[in-house]
Amino acid sequence: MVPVTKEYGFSTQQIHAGHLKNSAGALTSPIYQSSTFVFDNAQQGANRFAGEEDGFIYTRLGNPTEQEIELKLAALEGAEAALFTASGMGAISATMHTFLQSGDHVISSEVVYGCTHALFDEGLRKYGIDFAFVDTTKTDAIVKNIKPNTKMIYIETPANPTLDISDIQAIAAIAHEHDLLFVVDNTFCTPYLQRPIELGADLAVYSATKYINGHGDVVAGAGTGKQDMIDQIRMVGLKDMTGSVISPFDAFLVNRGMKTLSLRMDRHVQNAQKIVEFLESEAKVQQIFYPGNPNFAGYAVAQQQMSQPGAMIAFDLKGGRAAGEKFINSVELMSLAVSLGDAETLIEHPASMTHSTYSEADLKQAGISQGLIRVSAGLEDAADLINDMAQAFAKLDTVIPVS
Ligand code: 3LM
Repeated sequence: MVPVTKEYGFSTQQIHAGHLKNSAGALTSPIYQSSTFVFDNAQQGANRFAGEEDGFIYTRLGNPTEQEIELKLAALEGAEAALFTASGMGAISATMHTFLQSGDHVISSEVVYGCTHALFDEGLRKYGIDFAFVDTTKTDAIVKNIKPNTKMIYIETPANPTLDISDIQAIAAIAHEHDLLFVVDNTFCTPYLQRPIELGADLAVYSATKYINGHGDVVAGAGTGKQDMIDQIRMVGLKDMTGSVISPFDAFLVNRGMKTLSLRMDRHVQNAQKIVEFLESEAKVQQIFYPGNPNFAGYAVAQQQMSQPGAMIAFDLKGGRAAGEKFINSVELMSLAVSLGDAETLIEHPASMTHSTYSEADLKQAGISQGLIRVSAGLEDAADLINDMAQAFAKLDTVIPVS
């Protein structure tokens, strides 16, 4: 393996960290498209199963193509270890299944990705795990909800889709004072913009489908943290409980994607900032949700814990849902699609799409309005994106405002 140390910068590490030498000397690592690995003899097989000897056994337990991206992500995060899964939901499920049991209580951000909310509120409740969904941007709301059986604090920051910012360092202090596991979904940032582990979280989880892979051609997930916790997730939540293993081919694509993470993120953020500037000048916009806006509620904390404000934007139009629908039907260059972090700019309607798992009451509590539109700024020329939005705004003139 190329010796990559902390002295190398992020962009050097995203290319070189984790690279494993191969017998042919190929610069680009081969795809180990193999489900199983051959032992030299019975003793070696037994030793590997007993954890007394390093080496691969079976791809659900680990694979060299997967190992390479795990070493890379751990290096980028400044974490001891990482693991990849078949999806972001796979990483979150494997984490919850590993550390929680019936009778436990979890405090979660009230604004989280829709399927995360469904996993917690419907899926895990079936197994006797209780959840309090609270506004984690307010640390006193967290403290108030701690019970004797609370085991974990789970947050998304920035949260999907309202971009709510929760203070990672402050929550880490609360979690550790009360001996609670602290998990942060860092999907919207990646380690290039925010490092939850360095800020005190125990685990960071990711939908690697998004910026980490970055090309819209893979569904994958990841987790980072201390070696013993990642080992537990691998051997319990991943191997035995969810089986949510990433395929070697997808791991290869993620490796290719990660080599340009910093370049892509810089451009995503630049484009987002230009889009936000444009939205600010547009009279039909009611409210903009963007962590880089000085008048955004989470601005100060975002400045403190994120190196850049990210490339996810949400906004409400003055005409509410009717205007929003007309707007997303009118864009021509932007793609009307869920997901985020792709080269293409994506636009969607959270209440009816990514967060349709929320009940009306939960949407209200979380502040996800019917008129909210979410944009994932892509890598196109900003001027083209702005022109596209301008022509879509022009078409709104024909909308009759809802009373
Ligand atoms: C979306 N989000 O469009 P996968 N954590 C966060 C996420 O945003 C997501 C996951 C976890 C979207 C997916 S909606 C049907 C498409 C913050 C996914 C889950 O399992 O890799 O999709 O990650 O907001």
